[in-house]
Amino acid sequence: AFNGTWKIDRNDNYDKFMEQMGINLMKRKLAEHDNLKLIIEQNGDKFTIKESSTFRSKDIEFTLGVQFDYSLADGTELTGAWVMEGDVLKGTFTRKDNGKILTTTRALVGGELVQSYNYEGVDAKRIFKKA
Ligand code: MYR
Repeated sequence: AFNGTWKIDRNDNYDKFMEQMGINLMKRKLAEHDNLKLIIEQNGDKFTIKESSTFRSKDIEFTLGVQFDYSLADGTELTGAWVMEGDVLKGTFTRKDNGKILTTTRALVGGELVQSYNYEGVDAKRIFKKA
């Protein structure tokens, strides 16, 4: 159900979230308009995601319930895993630099892909439309 090409349409509170993550104003301004595109392919428990944005292109592979490493465009390293709960993907990731937890979900809502983020009390959403 998550399969397909998803293009960022809008953000909700993403600037505040990035600020909480410690990202400076200039990078936040660029990240707010990063043209993020995700090509998601699920085969059973395995996901392949091709991520592309104005910052970079990156291929990610993970298996549900299995820990993997992921780095943000600014080099911040995370480790964690996605699990499926009902129709919702739930991710729990730990920052390697400070041990703090970032949680995220992906859900299909009215034909859109809604990704939510939480870090240290601040919530944000990024909403994607199918290309
Ligand atoms: C993936 O499934 O796309 C790879 C793993 C994603 C891990 C969580 C990503 C959090 C991204 C937060 C953006 C933060 C910008 C400050």
